[in-house]
Amino acid sequence: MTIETHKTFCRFCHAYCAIEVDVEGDVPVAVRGDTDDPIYGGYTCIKGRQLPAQYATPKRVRNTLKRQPDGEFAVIDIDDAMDEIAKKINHLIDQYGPRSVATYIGSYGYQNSAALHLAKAWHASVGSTSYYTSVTIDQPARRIAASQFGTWGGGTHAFTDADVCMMIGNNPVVSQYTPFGGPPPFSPYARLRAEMKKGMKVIVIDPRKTEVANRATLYLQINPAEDPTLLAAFINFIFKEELYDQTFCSHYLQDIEQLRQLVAPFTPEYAAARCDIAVDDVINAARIFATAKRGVAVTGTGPNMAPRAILTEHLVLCLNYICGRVNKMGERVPNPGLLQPPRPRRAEVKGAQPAFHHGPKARVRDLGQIIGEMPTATLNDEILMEGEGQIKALICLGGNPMVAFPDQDKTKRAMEKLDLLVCVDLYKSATAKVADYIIAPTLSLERDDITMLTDTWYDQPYSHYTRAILPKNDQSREEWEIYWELSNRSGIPMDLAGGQLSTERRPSKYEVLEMLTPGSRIPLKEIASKGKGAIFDEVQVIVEPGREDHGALLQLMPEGISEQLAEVARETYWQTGKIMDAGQEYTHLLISRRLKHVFNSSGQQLEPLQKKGTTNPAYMNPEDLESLGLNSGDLIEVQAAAGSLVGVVEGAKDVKSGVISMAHAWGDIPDNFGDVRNKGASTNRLVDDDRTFDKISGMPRMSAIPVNVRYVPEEVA
Ligand SMILES: Nc1nc2c(c(=O)[nH]1)N[C@H]1C(S)=C(S)[C@@H](COP(=O)(O)OP(=O)(O)OC[C@H]3O[C@@H](n4cnc5c(=O)[nH]c(N)nc54)[C@H](O)[C@@H]3O)O[C@H]1N2
Ligand SMILES: Nc1nc2c(c(=O)[nH]1)N[C@H]1C(S)=C(S)[C@@H](COP(=O)(O)OP(=O)(O)OC[C@H]3O[C@@H](n4cnc5c(=O)[nH]c(N)nc54)[C@H](O)[C@@H]3O)O[C@H]1N2
Ligand code: SF4
Ligand SMILES: [Mo]
Repeated sequence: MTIETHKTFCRFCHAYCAIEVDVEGDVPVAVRGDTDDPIYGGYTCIKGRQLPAQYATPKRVRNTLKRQPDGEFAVIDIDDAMDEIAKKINHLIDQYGPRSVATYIGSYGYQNSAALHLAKAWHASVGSTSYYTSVTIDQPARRIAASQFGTWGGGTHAFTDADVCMMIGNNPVVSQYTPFGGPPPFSPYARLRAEMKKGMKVIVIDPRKTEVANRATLYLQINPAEDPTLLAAFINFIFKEELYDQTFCSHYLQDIEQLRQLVAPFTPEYAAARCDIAVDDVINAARIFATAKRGVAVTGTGPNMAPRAILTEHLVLCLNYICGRVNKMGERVPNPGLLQPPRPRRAEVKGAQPAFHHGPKARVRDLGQIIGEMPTATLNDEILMEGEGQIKALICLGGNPMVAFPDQDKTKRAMEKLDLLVCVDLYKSATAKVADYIIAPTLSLERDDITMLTDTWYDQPYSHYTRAILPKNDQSREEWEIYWELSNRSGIPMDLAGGQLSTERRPSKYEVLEMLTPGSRIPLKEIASKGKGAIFDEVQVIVEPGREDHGALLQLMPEGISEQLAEVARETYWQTGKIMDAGQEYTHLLISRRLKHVFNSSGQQLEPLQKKGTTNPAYMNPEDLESLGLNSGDLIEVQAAAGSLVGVVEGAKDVKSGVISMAHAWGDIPDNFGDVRNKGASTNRLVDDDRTFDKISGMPRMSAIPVNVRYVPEEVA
């Protein structure tokens, strides 16, 4: 059989690398980076190259499965399944109100360019506010902090052309994830090398000497969760040495004096002692950052999973803005985004509009909607708690709550309590195993998509529309299509930016994407006509002068910030060396991380990737192993106030002493642990959601978790 080569982009993760796929008949046989692509230049990673294995694996769900009375799954035709699901959902809405039907969109909802929009549109169409995504257990703090700070109309500095990049608890070389000014999400090594060759200085702040830390100009091996201390010290030093952008500050920043006073106790010496790093490193980092002409400080999941994420994000904004890290009048905005209508970029402040404390309330912990969504850390309780507003049905789209949500035992109780759980999942995941229906998703190579999610992440005006390169399995559905199926069966239309979607005629993906991008800077048709990724050089956006009557200021002291920083200053545990939680003393802090060969729980199923490891090791410093009498490969119990797990310990010199570095989204449903060496263990067994949560985002402490460790003989585990 002949082999045909197609251009497309990889959707195993959100980096969307441009690839070429060799297809034999209808079967993908090889994936290569597309060396023609103007920005990706041929880059791929080990996960993307396994798309043929993902396509071929017998573990893949190829038909809709329905749970039978005996608990086993049986194949059901997709149309019959959707009839049953729609009937049940309509019935629940009639009986208990629209809020009883919820959606949770996990990471693979983001890999389909129409899923989020249609899910949201469907929820709006039926009046259900029970819309949840993984964003609210990821880095909601960044958007919450920005919403109460205000934004700069001209945008902030990009990685390209920056003279300094400070990375605080992110590891883009592994995660390919820095949409907010770090290295663009592709060939991160190459991009880092290229910029460093041009003179960029890179500062990395992380308790683990990560892949990116190994490349850094300056690396600070900070104690977990001490980011607010260190950032406050940077800001204090920059004020003291007058290294800030005084012109910008005097025109656009409010409350600079209050901030100056508040950070005054955070001297370099104090921060160094607390973070367990050298005083000179604190000073040098602050000086390098502030004296560079252009630059960015960016964060990742590390500090966002740790306590006080909003404070950390706020201090990062303060750091960037007091140093004037913005595109000023007359400067070019490197990429204004191509899929939205053009709008002027002005040298003025868009005032703060806190994205919380309005809209619907959760029924627990006095939490409410954030960034237009309900907080995912409350979803379990909304299912478990009886009464008006209780969630009875959940559509789980490309997510795996059983291993990703805080508090695994509670998640299991919640998933099992539902009257209806529909999982749209490629595999019988830990969550799908307890579902009533598992729907086979149309695979990435079988569908049209555009680089919607990353549209504004690129540092150039780039876009890529791909056609489906493989025929679709007629028993599968795209993630967005599930909502169209519901709309079709209820007759309630969905409103999209470009108009109302017909409930009668199934739209093509292209039509849906056109209705999501009306009036876009570059028409969808033009992007699609390229047949590959392209840079649209004609997009030249220059920052215009600010308007005379537009006097909004950036807010350095929004509500709650000064109290939180004062609370940090009062803490003394770092002096005593005692890690306390719920009245108990602990020896280590367990932090989160990502592994190169999997994407959260995805990829753990594929043999070629299993060769890189079938468990999520508990990485610890070899000195810690020695003092605990442990050897690499031993089983250990990791015990926290909220629960415990059994994991496989692994010595790793890059992990700071006193710290355990362990990836999330491994393991199985709690009843079915066993065999941790081949399944891993969920770190969310160590997390509870009602003690350590953030008062705005609801996110509990999911990193920097106090734990004890003990050896477990093989026969006990
Ligand atoms: N303790 C702790 N917990 C965490 C984190 C942490 O760092 N520490 N990180 C948090 C973060 S950042 C996130 S984003 C969440 C992740 O939370 P989730 O997104 O809920 O978890 P994933 O494991 O990514 O789930 C993805 C699911 O999609 C399925 N899938 C794969 N391909 C496809 C496809 O093409 N279509 C469909 N429909 N499904 C597909 C996979 O089989 C898998 O079941 O976890 C959070 N939880
Ligand atoms: N290969 C791969 N890529 C992925 C994923 C994956 O599972 N595998 N997951 C995807 C997802 S869902 C997301 S959200 C992104 C996340 O992307 P990143 O945020 O870049 O994720 P990590 O690689 O875990 O980097 C977080 C870093 O924070 C450090 N850290 C932990 N606690 C602290 C702390 O208290 N302070 C500081 N300063 N650092 C701390 C950890 O040691 C780790 O190096 O990655 C995505 N990309
Ligand atoms: S980084 Fe890897 S998994 Fe992500 S899009 Fe690129 S090739 Fe695919
Ligand atoms: Mo994430």
